[in-house]
Parts: sequence; structure tokens; C-alpha cells
Amino acid sequence: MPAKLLILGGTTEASALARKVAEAGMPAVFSYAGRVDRPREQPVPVRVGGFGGVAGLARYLRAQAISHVIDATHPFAAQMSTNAVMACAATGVSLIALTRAPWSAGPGDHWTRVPDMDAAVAALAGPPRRVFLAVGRMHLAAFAAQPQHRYLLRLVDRPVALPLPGASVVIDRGPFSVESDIEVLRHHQIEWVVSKNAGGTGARSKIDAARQLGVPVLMIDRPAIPARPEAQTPAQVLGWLAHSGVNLGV
Ligand code: 3Y8
Ligand code: NAP
Repeated sequence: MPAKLLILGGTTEASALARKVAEAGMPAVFSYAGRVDRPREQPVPVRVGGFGGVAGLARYLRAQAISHVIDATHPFAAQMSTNAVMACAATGVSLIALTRAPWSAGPGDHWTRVPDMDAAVAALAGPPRRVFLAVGRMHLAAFAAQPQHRYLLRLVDRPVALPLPGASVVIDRGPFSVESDIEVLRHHQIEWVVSKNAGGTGARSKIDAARQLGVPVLMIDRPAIPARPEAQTPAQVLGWLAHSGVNLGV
């Protein structure tokens, strides 16, 4: 069967892989969940929207004659990654994840690590602070349990309604720079940064900025994902494809 890749995207690494796959002339489809209004353009055909659970993804893999799935979604996209493991097992389609190692605290970092979003909300109990809640839009409602803080939110699209009344909102999409994030922390006199341990480069500037300014960070560990083969770079994915007999064309 000729090779045809499905790249589950939405990350910096997924876009880097798509560029290499397009350069190699490999048939591929890049998939977005449809979370934001204007996702980044890709050099390969794009599909947007959920598949309909494991069964929907399995149907898609068969119907589109996908030979390999590269799960290059974000480490917190645990449901998509779990579905990919199950659908590929059910259909016999080869799967590899393109993921990024978690960040670890270094000298000068003031991190408090928590296991998940609920633990992050609980850790915010206490006197009012100016908190940079840089976890996106999808989990904001949980933080309404700690309404005493002055929140700064950074979102990709302007929200229609916010579960955190009184929060300040910055509309911006990464990748961000340390200089601009230092300015954000200073301008809003941030006393605490709440962050997912996303790994990679696109979201880490706020962590580097917090270190430089001595601002403490509440770091949320990533959710568990079922075991699957993993690569750390697009080059390793191309090596995996070549090893599985795919003609990379270059
Ligand atoms: C829709 C598609 C690329 C990909 C770029 C990366 C880097 C910039 C940094 C902060 C943290 C956050 C958030 C973030 C970053 C990259 C990457 C990354 C964090 C886009 C994109 C989609 C999404 C979805 C969006 C979530 C949200 C999370 C904002 C594209 C821009 C906070 C994660 O409004 C919403 O519904 C937003 C939802 C999931 C987390 C959340 O829970 O709200 N990403 N982000 C993807 C889809 O539809 O399938 O336009 O590129 C992609 C990127 N966002 O190719 O350049 O690789 O991680 N994304 C986090 O890490 O904490 C921002 O502000 O400091
Ligand atoms: P999630 O919670 O793991 O997935 C929820 C459902 O969204 C999935 O079951 C699937 O629906 C659909 N979905 C997720 N990613 C998809 C994709 N790439 N293509 C098609 N459908 C997808 O996922 P999430 O955390 O909401 O992330 C959604 C997207 O944003 C992903 O592309 C991810 O890479 C990107 N992203 C997420 C974060 C984050 O912090 N979570 C950060 C940066 C980028 P069905 O079950 O119907 O198939």
C-alpha cells in the first residue's frame, strides 16, 4: 500500500514535521481539532474537527488508506493521544508520537509542581495575588474557585464570555519571546505564573521570564498517556518512516 501519513497537529513540532514531509513529497494530511479561529496554514492538505472518538478515527484511517499516524499533538491533548493509540491498535496502522520532553526546574527557578489542573486550583488558595494564568481557555472555569486573585489571561482568540470576571485578557498566540514575556510580567506586576509543563520552545518564554524576575511558577505536570513509540524530533520521525519502508523521495 503506498504511504499516506496522518499528522495529528497543533504544535510547533507538528508544523516542523509537515514542512519536512512536504519537502519529501510524501502524501500526508494535517489534522487540527478546530479549537481556534485561524489555525496556522500548513504545506500539506489540512482537515479540521474531531474524528468521532476511537471508532471515528478508525473509520477515517481505513477510508483514507492512512499507512502511518504521527501523533504530534500537545502533551496535554491526552484524549486525542489515547484515541490514536486505540484506533491504530484496532486497525493495525503504524503509530509514532512526536513529543517533547517536559521542562525541568533549573538554578534560579522557583517552581511548585502540581499533578493536574485541579491541584493547581487548590494550590492557589490564600491571599489575593496578581496571577498570570497562561493555561489557555479550556480550563479557565476551574479557577473561578479562587476568585480572590487578579488574573491575567493570555488567549488565542477573543472570548465571548469569561468564567473569571474582572480578569485582564491579552489576545496573543505563541511562540512568544522572553523579552516580550518579561514585559508582560512587569507591566501587569505579576506575582505568580501558572503554566502547563508543555515542553518544547513555543510556550517556555514565560518560564524563562519568571526566572529572570524571580517570580514563582505553579507548574502543572502533564497527564498520563498510554505507551506508544515516541520520537523527539521530526528527523527521528523521518528515520522511523524510512525504517518502515517508506520511500522518502529525497
Ligand atoms: C489549535 C493551532 C504552531 C503551533 C504553535 C506549542 C507552541 C504556540 C504556546 C502561553 C501558553 C497554550 C495554548 C499554547 C502554545 C504553540 C503552538 C502553542 C499555549 C495553537 C493552535 C491551536 C491551539 C490550541 C490551544 C488550546 C490552548 C493551547 C493556547 C495553530 C495556536 C495555553 C497551551 O482558545 C482555545 O480553545 C485554545 C486551546 C488547546 C490550551 C487550552 O487549554 O486552552 N493551545 N494552539 C489546534 C487545533 O485546533 O487542533 O494556530 O497553530 C498552536 C500552538 N499553541 O504550529 O506554530 O507547540 O505548544 N497553546 C500550553 O502550552 O499551555 C499558550 O500563553 O504562554
Ligand atoms: P484533547 O482534549 O486530547 O482532545 C479532545 C478531542 O478533540 C479529541 O478526542 C478529538 O475529538 C479532538 N481532537 C484533538 N486534537 C485533534 C486533532 N489534532 N485533530 C482532530 N481532532 C482532534 O485535545 P486538546 O487538548 O483539546 O487539544 C486540541 C488541539 O490543540 C490539538 O491539536 C492539540 O495539539 C492542540 N494544542 C493543545 C494544547 C493543550 O494545552 N491542550 C496546547 C497546544 C496545542 P474526537 O474524539 O471527536 O476525534
